[in-house]
Amino acid sequence: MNAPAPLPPPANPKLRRMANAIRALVMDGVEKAKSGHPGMPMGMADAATVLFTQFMRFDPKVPDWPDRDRFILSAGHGSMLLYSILYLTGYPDMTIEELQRFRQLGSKTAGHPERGLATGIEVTTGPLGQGISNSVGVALAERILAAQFGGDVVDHYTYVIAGDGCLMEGISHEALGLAGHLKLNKLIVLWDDNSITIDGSTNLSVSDDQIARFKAHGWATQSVDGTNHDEVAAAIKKAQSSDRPNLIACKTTIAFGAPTKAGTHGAHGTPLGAEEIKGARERLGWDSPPFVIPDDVMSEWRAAGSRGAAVRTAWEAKLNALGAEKKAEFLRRMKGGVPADFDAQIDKICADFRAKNAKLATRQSSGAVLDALVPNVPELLGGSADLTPSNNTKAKGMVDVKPGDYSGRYIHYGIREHGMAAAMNGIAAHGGLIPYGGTFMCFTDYCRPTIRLSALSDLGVIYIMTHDSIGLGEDGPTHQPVEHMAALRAIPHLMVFRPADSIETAEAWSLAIKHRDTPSILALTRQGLPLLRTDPSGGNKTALGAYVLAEASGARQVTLMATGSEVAIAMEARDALAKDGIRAAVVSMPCWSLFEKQPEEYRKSVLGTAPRVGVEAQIRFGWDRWLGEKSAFVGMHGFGASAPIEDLYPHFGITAEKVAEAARSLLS
Ligand SMILES: Cc1ncc(C[n+]2csc(CCOP(=O)(O)OP(=O)(O)O)c2C)c(N)n1
Repeated sequence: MNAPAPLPPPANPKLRRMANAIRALVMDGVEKAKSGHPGMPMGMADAATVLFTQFMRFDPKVPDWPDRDRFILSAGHGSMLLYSILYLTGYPDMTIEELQRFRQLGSKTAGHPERGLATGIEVTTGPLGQGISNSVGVALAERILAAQFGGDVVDHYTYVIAGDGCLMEGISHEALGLAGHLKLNKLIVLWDDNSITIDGSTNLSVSDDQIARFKAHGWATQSVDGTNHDEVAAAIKKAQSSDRPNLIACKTTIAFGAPTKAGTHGAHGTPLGAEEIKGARERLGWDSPPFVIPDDVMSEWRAAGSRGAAVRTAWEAKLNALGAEKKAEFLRRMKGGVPADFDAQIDKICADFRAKNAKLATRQSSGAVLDALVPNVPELLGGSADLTPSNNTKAKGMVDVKPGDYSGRYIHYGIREHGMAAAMNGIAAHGGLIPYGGTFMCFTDYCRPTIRLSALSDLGVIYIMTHDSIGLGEDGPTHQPVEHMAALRAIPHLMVFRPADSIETAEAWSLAIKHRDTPSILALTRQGLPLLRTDPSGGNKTALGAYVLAEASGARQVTLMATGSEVAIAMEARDALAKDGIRAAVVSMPCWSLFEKQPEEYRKSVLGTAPRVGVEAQIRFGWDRWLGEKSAFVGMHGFGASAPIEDLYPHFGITAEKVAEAARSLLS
């Protein structure tokens, strides 16, 4: 085989050598782990070096400095790029030992960047398309907080590295459209335009004109040689003063420097191997042993890492200039604590519901909760994927966020459920705001991958999912969730609430807002429901996950367990059974995962030992966890149907009579 052509001389030899430090660490880390993706980081090392040494404002010593620039590695498979840079710039928790433990159990250097494992990882990436879509929320949060606290204390950029895969994913369409519409001009995306994916050349599967596409979405675009430091620097500089979000297409070669694998899909996701690494070291002029960075290069990198300290200190002076009260509020918001009188506000909302004692759909109750909370909890940032009047997500007086005007607190996400959810993850990850957003419960499927990431990365996003069962009626089975409660309950670390009345709705809101590290789903009805929790004693019972709403009068013979709209049906069944002298208790179960966390004693006392009937207008999947041997389930057994609600519940046999019948048959 012919010897590979020598590499062309670099635009900036010093920056090339710094970039080669990344390349060496990437090759060595992947090789040692015998697993990982060396290609992308080696291709983008020059552009990333320019970004981190000349533009990014960050301080490794204070990694959570609120006004830091945000960096999102949307091409999360290239995680070693980020880990190497965090090490080189001096993040104390990213040691050389961590790089040597790449992809090992318990390391900070997981296969893909995981938020919370190491400082400097802003969002969890790996599922392609998510990072770039999160970045829209991050950049939007920056603009909104700047409008609220002033451009002196909130003034940072959001930078992204995304690959071909991120741009091919459908979610990117929603994200790009939203960013372009909102004119998020401080968002700067570097596209690793290397024309390679796993299967081979991008020619195999895509002919999109990405530049034209981004332009059509209202973005500013530039194209550069991604290995030319001067071109990359000039493009970023220009992008910084753009009036639109920015794409910088960086033409690169995957596994730049590798003698035989550069430019091939063979370098995407497998270790290069000892021979290839040796050849790459020679071509790159890198003669240090594995994991060793020469002093001169290290000191350049550490100098780049220290650059931000002065900017941060200057920023602290600006924060002080806000005055004590506003400063404290800013810090409270960034830390994520609720306002001091929050519990009192919830108590008042519940007292009002009880005083009115109205029949309300839980989506209406949720709207009323928001009317009361939004003026007092300034971090709430609402929105809906074009179902605002149905989701009741826009509180009275809420002003729209508009292109170029970020003083509002309500976002019309458009018909972009997945993009909305990903933006909300970004907003939550940015800090300072609590995003909530609505759509129909059935369309949780349209944003499920992102809900999963909210949970995986501890982001307290609040999903308002209305029209939660056949109770929505005429729209029919395409819109009627039946398996969705089960599917959502299956996601770990996600609180799925299905409140039974106004009080449980307010309680669920309280919990969702207070749990800043856990996402919540509020599954809400279209149809009106009676107020069941008339007794104000006992505190927030939804926090228990399940509780006895109505005890049997005398020793329990049967326990009726229900959620949401079916709790009222269970209560009716209890009355019917009482007429026959059967003593039934009703257990409301608004949040299974919270109930699972209660002490065994408590759970036993709620569940009792009597036979059980589960009632939920969903499929049975999951219910056997609670039902026990002598039990029955009244719910859905397949898809719903298009008809008025009055016809649907009897048609599917979800009625008080059927519940009472099921209870009687257990006792006979
Ligand atoms: C949603 C999703 N689908 C599939 C994958 C698996 N995957 C990881 S990287 C990759 C190819 C990405 O190509 P590109 O963005 O061009 O990265 P490069 O080959 O340049 O490293 C695929 C399909 C994934 N991580 N996420």
